[in-house]
Amino acid sequence: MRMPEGAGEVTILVPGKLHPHAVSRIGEHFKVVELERADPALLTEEMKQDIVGIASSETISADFIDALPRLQIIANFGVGYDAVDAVHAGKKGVMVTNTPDVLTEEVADTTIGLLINTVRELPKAEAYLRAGRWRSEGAYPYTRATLRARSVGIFGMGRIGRAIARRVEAFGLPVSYHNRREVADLPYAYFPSLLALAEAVDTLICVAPGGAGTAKAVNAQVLRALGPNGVFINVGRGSSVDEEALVAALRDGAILAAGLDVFADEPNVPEALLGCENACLLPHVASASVHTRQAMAELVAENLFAWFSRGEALTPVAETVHVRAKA
Ligand code: NAP
Ligand code: 8YV
Repeated sequence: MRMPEGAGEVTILVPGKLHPHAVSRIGEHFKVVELERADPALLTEEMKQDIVGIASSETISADFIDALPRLQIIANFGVGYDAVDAVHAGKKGVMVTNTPDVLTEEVADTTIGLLINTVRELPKAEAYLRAGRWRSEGAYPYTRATLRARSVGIFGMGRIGRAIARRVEAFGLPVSYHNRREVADLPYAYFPSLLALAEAVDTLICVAPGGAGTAKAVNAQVLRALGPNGVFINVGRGSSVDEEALVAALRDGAILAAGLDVFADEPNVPEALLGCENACLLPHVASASVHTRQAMAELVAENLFAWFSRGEALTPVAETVHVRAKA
């Protein structure tokens, strides 16, 4: 990378924890300032004057953006950027970038793993073996659920949704989906509402973004529509689900099982969900391999390099595509 004159003056704030590869790559070209969290009250006057970029996987609020008068870019670690007030950033002329594509196949792989674990109870079967119960009690009971004869609906047929759909097709299962807009080049059935999709399938995979547009979209009615053989998988965002309704549906048999990688208030998983035997729970690991997290970290740094060396963002989010670098 060729940096312009004075590029050494560029100060990038890293609030909270960030992947170490991102921090060290950014530090090769810019001054890195670390802060406990993205809280305006923690900013010194010097920080307010110096900071022109943020690299983060934290919540970045409108107040925090407003507290940094020279801020030009927020490079989010993760494709989902619901924790960043991107609308406000766009209004203030601040670019926001995310990390699409580099994690798509990994997240799709994990989703299929979570689906199979949920349906065929593999984590519970392994726990049974390790507890010596195979030897003492005999074979693990047959699973009530199977992937066979299932019909899969995808809520959020974007990059990751499509990668999941390709895998589901390879398992011989029909795929349909719901987005706000139908996707022109897809062979899958489109449903203009989430409820209509849930009524048509027995297995719902949520991989939609979080935020106001999807808040608690997967509610009691949607879950009930899946039916008593229903399986719900969430790798999108926990905010897209009414967790109380999900617990009720799991407890009273409105659906058969759920597999969740994401929760409304991470890392706090509700006790009621922990108590559901028919829920398979993962600690937000869908992209969490060394390989994929390294690629995400690299893309965070590359976005900052591209912005400060030639005024371009590699992967701008929709709300800030109009933002131009200041001359
Ligand atoms: P993407 O390509 O932007 O796809 C998102 C899809 O959701 C789009 O097809 C979009 O279609 C649809 N959508 C957006 N808002 C909607 C709404 N209100 N109602 C219905 N559909 C809506 O994003 P991606 O790369 O596939 O990533 C998707 C999400 O997965 C991320 O935002 C993130 O939350 C989650 N994720 C989770 C993990 C994890 O570790 N668990 C890892 C990566 C990503 P329309 O615009 O037509 O509605
Ligand atoms: C990240 C994710 O691990 O990309 C996303 O949207 O949810 C995960 O891949 C997470 O954002 C890290 O903060």
